[in-house]
Amino acid sequence: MGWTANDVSAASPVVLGSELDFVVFIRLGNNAPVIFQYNSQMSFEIECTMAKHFHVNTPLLESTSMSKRVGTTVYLKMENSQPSGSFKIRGIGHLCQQLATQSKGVVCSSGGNAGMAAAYVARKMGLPATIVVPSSTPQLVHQRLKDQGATVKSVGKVWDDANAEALRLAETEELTYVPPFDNPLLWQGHATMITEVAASLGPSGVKPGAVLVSVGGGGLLCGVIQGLKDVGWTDVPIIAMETVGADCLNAAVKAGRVVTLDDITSEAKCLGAKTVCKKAFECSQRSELTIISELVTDQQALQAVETFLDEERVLVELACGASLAAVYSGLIRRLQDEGRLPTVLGPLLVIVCGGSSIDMKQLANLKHKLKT
Ligand code: PLV
Repeated sequence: MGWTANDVSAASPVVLGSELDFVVFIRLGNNAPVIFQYNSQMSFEIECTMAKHFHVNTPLLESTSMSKRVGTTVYLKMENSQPSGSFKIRGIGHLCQQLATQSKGVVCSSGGNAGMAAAYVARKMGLPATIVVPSSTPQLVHQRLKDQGATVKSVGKVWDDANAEALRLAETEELTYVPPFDNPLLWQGHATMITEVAASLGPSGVKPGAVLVSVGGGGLLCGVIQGLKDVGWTDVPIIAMETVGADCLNAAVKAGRVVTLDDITSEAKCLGAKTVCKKAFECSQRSELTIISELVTDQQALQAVETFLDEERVLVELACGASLAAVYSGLIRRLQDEGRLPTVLGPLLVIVCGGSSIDMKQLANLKHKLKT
């Protein structure tokens, strides 16, 4: 083709695909950029920075006001600052890189945030995305999904209904199905948040005393479990938070088997899976890791969202408020009093899972609905 090393080194690459097959724009002198499809057959090598993943390494912040409340250092893993607005991009980015590179497109069922991650990743991979949400997903999320270039379908009342439609579309339209929480590839992707925490805290010999997570279908929980195993922190207990009315893990723990809730009555719709994934339940039953399943009310979760906004200047959705409420409502103190957490507790790691189902108008709606 007559390209020289100098031409190539002058390239400004834009990566659109996977490691072995991607597109770069190469500018030669002042000429218009040439669009160039690279694959492993090419006879020369191009040095360019490849996007290894779609998520970012999020900040780990110390919260003085939360630390004061619980009497130990509180670290916030700020997953709200991911490009899609929540931790979901870690797992979904990883899953799409493994399963969707040759795909015609992806279809994802979601309460909102898994869909945001799938839409973002699909756009970066140059793939069409269809996101199936239940009718409870607010319009603001529909708009945010469309802004990511996705086609949005509203089907059924709760996520389980939307999921049945997504599975049907995957089959009939030959699309790659992106599950929101039940797949080992998702857990592997989510586990990276713990690896990052270990890289930040580990060198100073600091280990969390407990990790606080929200549970919907249990994907985040499985990812955190995997991450703790990866870094050798298996003695760190996990506090798994749900809201009353979106409590599929807590119901399963109480029943001693996986159960399906009749309905989702909580306003934390992104925690609204009727059945927890089998793996999350199984982990909660094993003695290898301590998982403490706890509930807060929607009112407590909302109060936590407001306090977090006031004190940390960050707006998150109700699903995330469920975890934050464990700090603000005094639950951590209660667990210590009950002897379920040590009295002298190491640093508390809070996964600030984030979420896009929130803006000032939605916050006002929730306040009105929940009369807080
Ligand atoms: N949300 C999923 C499942 O919804 C979704 O489709 O977006 N925090 C936030 C902000 C979330 O959006 C979710 C899940 C969770 C926590 C819980 O994660 P999970 O489902 O992996 O336990 C029905």
